[in-house]
Amino acid sequence: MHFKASTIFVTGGAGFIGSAVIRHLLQNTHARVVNIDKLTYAANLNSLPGTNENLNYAFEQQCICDGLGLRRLFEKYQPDAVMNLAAESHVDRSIDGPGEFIQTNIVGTFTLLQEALRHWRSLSPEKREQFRFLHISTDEVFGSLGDDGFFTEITAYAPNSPYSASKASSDHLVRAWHETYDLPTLITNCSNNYGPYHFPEKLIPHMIIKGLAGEPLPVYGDGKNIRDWLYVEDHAKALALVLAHGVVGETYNVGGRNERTNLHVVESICDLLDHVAPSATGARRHLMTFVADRPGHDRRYAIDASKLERELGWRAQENFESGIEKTVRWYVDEQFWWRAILERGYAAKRVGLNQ
Ligand code: TDX
Repeated sequence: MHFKASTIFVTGGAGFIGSAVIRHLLQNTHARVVNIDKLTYAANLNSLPGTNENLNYAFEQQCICDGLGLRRLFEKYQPDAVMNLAAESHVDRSIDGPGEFIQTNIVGTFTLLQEALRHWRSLSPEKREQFRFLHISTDEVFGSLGDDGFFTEITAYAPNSPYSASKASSDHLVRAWHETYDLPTLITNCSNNYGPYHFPEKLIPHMIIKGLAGEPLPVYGDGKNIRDWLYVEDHAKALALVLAHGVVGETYNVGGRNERTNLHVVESICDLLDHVAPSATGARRHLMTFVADRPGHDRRYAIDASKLERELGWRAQENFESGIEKTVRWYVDEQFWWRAILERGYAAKRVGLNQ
């Protein structure tokens, strides 16, 4: 995967997964990357160290709901591919304020598709053949699993939160733009990502930062909900692989085969913190506190990634134990990154109780 002489648009490139994709492309390929990001609360250009000096990188502050702004960028850069990672992503926030999710995730994807289609139609036949639009989505579109089974690429969609419903909607739009207009699209649906540069509203960074501060660790409900954890750098590699070798019109599930209960995740973080940054007040597990459950809380997610493994040769390199240790150490070592977010006013307060 060289992407030599290719220009790739990465929308949401200042976000958690988008920034991992950009770091991966710049470090491991010859792609020219244009980061298109609105810079919302969760965006952070500090997640892209060293890019200012990189001649293969450009940044454009741009909302994907603004068609004319996007058109200007398509004309300016003439991209060979678009990777759409711009999204509102936090389930709890979508419960209190679904409007932003409808706008960015649905209207934004629609607008980006329209401008990509306009650009694609202007290309030479050879360039059209090579062009790709890769839409990055989530396993939450499939709803919740019981004790058994896995989500595959043919599992029916059954989203339960405003967030997952907005992502499901955007997936359908992407599929339709391929079926109706022949735009060369692909879709990936991933399980829960974790790793460095994760905004602290999400379970893992939230617990690490609270644990370091000696504050209560809020476990929703009984803590027995299961998530399938995927190290973000493994995900970034999968996305580059799908972009280079995926079959147009197909969807690919990306998952780490690392199902863990939330209780197990939080206990692991407590134990690692006790080891890496011991506290004078004792073991962190005592900070775990059961709090009111999330409304509509999905019980279990688990991805069957065998299509991606079989057809494109992808394998996750990290398991949960290796990935969570790297992640905890990163948050302990790189406190400047997340302390700046707290100083900007992020309060780490509970949201999404539908009250
Ligand atoms: O403080 C908390 N306590 C807690 O028990 C938080 C923030 C979460 N939780 C629970 C809720 C979930 O069962 O932990 C689990 C993970 O929660 P989140 O980090 O909010 O992730 P989730 O709701 O599973 O969704 C994530 O994975 C799929 C991402 O946020 C989505 O963007 C992605 O699509």
